[in-house]
Amino acid sequence: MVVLSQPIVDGNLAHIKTCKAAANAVAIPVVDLSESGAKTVIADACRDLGFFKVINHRISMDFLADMEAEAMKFFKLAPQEKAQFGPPNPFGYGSKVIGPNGDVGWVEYLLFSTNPDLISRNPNFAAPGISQTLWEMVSEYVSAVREMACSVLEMIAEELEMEAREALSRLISDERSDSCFRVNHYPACPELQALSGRSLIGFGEHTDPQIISVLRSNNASGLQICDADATWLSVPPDHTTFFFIVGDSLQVMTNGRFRSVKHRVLADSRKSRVSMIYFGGPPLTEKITPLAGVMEEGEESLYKEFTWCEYKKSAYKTRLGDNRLSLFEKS
Ligand code: GA4
Repeated sequence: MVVLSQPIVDGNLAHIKTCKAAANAVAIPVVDLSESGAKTVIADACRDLGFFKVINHRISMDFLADMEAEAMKFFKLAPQEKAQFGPPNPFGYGSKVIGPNGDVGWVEYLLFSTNPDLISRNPNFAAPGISQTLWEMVSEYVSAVREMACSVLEMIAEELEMEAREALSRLISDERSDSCFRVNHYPACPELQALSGRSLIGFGEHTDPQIISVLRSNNASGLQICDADATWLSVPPDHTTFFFIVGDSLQVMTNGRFRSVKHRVLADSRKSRVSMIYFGGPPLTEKITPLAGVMEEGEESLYKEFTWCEYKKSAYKTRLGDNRLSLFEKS
């Protein structure tokens, strides 16, 4: 990825990185939640790519479309109105700036804590402006997606023969679970056509620090994942499905058997993209360490011991694209 030395087109796009546009489209492993073999497909996909998509999830398409429309009502507000809900600390409304350390992208977003009392934990959102309907939808969406993520984590625990089926799912169903939820809006960027063959970064490459992330988007392309050979692959959009992303914590809990997958989003010149991501994280005090049952006899952990709180603190000192886990690898 290269930073253009000259501002591109106008001040709006200055400072945002570009990258080569080309990436191979790839067939993403498909998990049919209604099939008995689902757990094997999930575990294989987590080892190979750290990424798969789920069909037959039983979440209503109408609800998803309504929620997307409600979120878009917010993003269509005037910039000064949206700014009342920012800057993100880390929760709240953000525009272009991602995290506290200088990362920027062609994106605006809402970041929520999903802890039971949504409003008190999101002080930026306490002012009127985010509709009651959106609040209720976020709450309903997060419950439904968390339930789906729990079933997937239970299938993983069974497939890896962990001693308890709930060994992973209990971490995100716990009421102290430190999970969050993000709605990203990548506006279409017509100026992009002047970039002749290069793409504008919407959300820069990174891995997710949590256990598992569940992403749903409209039918706009832009999401790319990086495979084990460091090749960027374009993920064909599918608004009817949910994409699952293995996070750093699950990589550690499986002692490196599952891959925390690097991913990024590129902006498009014509179509705007809306995505919603649930990041399933453990309680702050939870030790992130390889789980018994996963390890072979005599196998040692590849990582130093740390709690989720320590990992999160360290993550917030990094830049988006940094390898956050390398700080916790045993030398
Ligand atoms: C990446 C995954 C989630 O979007 C997120 C991001 C967080 C933020 O936007 O506040 C971080 C990023 C994410 C990892 C490194 C730090 C923290 C921005 C950043 C530069 C909400 C998360 O949990 O970690």
